[in-house]
Amino acid sequence: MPSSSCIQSIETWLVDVPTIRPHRLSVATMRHQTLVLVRVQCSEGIVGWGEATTIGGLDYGEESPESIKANIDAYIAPLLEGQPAAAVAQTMARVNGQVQGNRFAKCAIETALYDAQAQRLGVPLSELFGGRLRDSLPVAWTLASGDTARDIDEAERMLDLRRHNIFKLKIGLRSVHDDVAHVAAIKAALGSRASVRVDANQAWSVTEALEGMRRLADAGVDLVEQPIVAHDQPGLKRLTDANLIPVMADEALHGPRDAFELASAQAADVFAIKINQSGGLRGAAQVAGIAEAANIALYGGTMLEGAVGTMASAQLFSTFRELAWSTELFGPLLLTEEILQQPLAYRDFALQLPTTPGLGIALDTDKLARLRRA
Ligand code: MUC
Ligand code: MG
Repeated sequence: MPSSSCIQSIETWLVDVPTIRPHRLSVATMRHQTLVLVRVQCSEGIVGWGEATTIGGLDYGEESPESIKANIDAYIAPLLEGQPAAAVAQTMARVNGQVQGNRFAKCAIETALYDAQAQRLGVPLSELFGGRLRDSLPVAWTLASGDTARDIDEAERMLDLRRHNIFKLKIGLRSVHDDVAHVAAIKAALGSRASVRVDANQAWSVTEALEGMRRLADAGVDLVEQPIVAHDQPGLKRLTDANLIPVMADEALHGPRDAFELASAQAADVFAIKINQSGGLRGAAQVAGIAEAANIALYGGTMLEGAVGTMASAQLFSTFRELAWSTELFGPLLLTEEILQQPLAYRDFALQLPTTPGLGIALDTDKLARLRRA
């Protein structure tokens, strides 16, 4: 029987949580993360949660936590209130028809609607996207303290804990020579016990990237992520064609249209799929479909979301036919505060997926009430 539930109210919360250590990217040094949480209350009592989290205010993307909240409150929430709660695609079509851009805000809203709908149907969220093909997802850890010895210690600890054996190193703040020396020292210390990859977050020129990639390949690095500026697709293709190390598109990939262009141009070997960058779960699923059709490998990316965005991503990524480069869904582990009643389960180098309906998580709302911005 079709549900007669309607969307009653939408709340957006900004939640500031310190990181466990400074997290240094070429575009920002993070000392805290601001989670933008969306709570959708439906008339039959079901509550859906979504998240729209970015990195370093406006340093990384063109939406800030504050703009996401303001645009949901002023423009998106009024389009949702009173709509049939189960009609997720219709509601999102309404939003997309009247709101330009705002991919992150749309992702949070869509996630909350799908979480509520999956709870209504009594199935995990992954079942709304074709069903899961795996019950756990390998998770990389990002080494970004900026200090070589500290990064090696951190990696050794993660290996001992059996939490991560894939490490992504943030580079691009130093010269190519110094960055390569830093990465090579870490790879030499870890050897075949770990996969080492780098993310320059657009910091290099094409010439620097060609030089850096040649040296990184010699050091045993497996993958280079977004070495050059996002809009330079011919440049990315040059790097891919150079065939030195597999090249992954990250900031160049803002959803299905970019995926189609990158795939048509054969400008990347791997796509970092992110639900926020793709404008939501359906957009991210479309990116995966384009990648699959073009024989481009997949990596489950993160915008360093907290537990809600991380689990939404995990539910979707579990449905991808292949995930050759694993995932980096470690966002909650970078934060000092637990916002779930039961933390996400990370063990045996992987994030374990819950089997309970919806996202399969329960938020600690007392904790959130204390942490949320007034
Ligand atoms: C990025 O560019 O990939 C993902 C992991 C991390 O440390 O930063 C993010 C963003
Ligand atoms: Mg990246």
